[in-house]
Amino acid sequence: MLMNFAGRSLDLARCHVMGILNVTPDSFSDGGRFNQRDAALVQARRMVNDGAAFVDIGGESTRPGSASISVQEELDRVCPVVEAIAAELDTVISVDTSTPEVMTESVRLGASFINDVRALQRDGAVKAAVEAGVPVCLTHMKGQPGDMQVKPEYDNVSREVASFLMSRVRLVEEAGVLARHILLDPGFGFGKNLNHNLELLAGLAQMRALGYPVLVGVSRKSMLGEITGRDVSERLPAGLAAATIAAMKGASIIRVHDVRETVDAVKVVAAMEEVVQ
Ligand code: YH5
Repeated sequence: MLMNFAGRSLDLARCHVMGILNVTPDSFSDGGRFNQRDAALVQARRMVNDGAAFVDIGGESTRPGSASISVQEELDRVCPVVEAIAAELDTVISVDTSTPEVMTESVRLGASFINDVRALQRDGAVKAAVEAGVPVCLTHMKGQPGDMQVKPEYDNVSREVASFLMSRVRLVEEAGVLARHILLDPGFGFGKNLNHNLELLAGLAQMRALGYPVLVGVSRKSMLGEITGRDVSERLPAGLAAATIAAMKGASIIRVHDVRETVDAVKVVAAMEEVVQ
């Protein structure tokens, strides 16, 4: 099951690790555009060295309650980093954005994966993705980052998430996104309480059975804090357990902050699955 990322082919029958690279002002507190770009490049080098197949660059914080930023601000944060990484590193550059202008410009500068937590619902996003011609991840989110964690409710969370994602799949395929360029993501923490998140994790194999590779992002998220009682800085062991479960249930990409450790966890799952029983 090969997927082509602008010339780089990856077998999504195996599980790969995507490293998270935040380029929000609070992620590099000393500020300054050059500082930011260099700090991001240092972090990206380390992630690729640690075995990340993807580096996911995001300029807009989508954490619960976070404020939105202008298109120009997002372009100014993301583009220099995409350009610097594309010039130096052998990796698939993913851009974590919902903004059509950022999709278009990032792909022009060397990104080859669009990771949109709003599933291309912003005006112009479907067209930008079609014209970019690269793989896209469609993620489920109930509500908006500002209000999504205020009492989210579902009749059947797995069914509702699958039905939302498949309606987006139909729409984007109709518009010209290739079926072989689509990944799905249940959107852990995006308008879900702990029970919803756990049901989705338990049902991940059914999501995979929809016929599209699955991406999972649980790294450091509050569901891990709720389960363990740990602060965000102490959630790595819980994150590795969640990543292991996701890999065993057929996830193709695990999006994480801690690349080195997650690559090892995924290797254990892959080694077990290579044994012919
Ligand atoms: C995702 O799940 N998530 S940004 C709150 C946290 C920690 C981390 C401490 N982009 C996803 O990572 N893209 C984000 O609390 C994503 N899937 C995909 N495809 C949120 C994030 C985070 C939020």
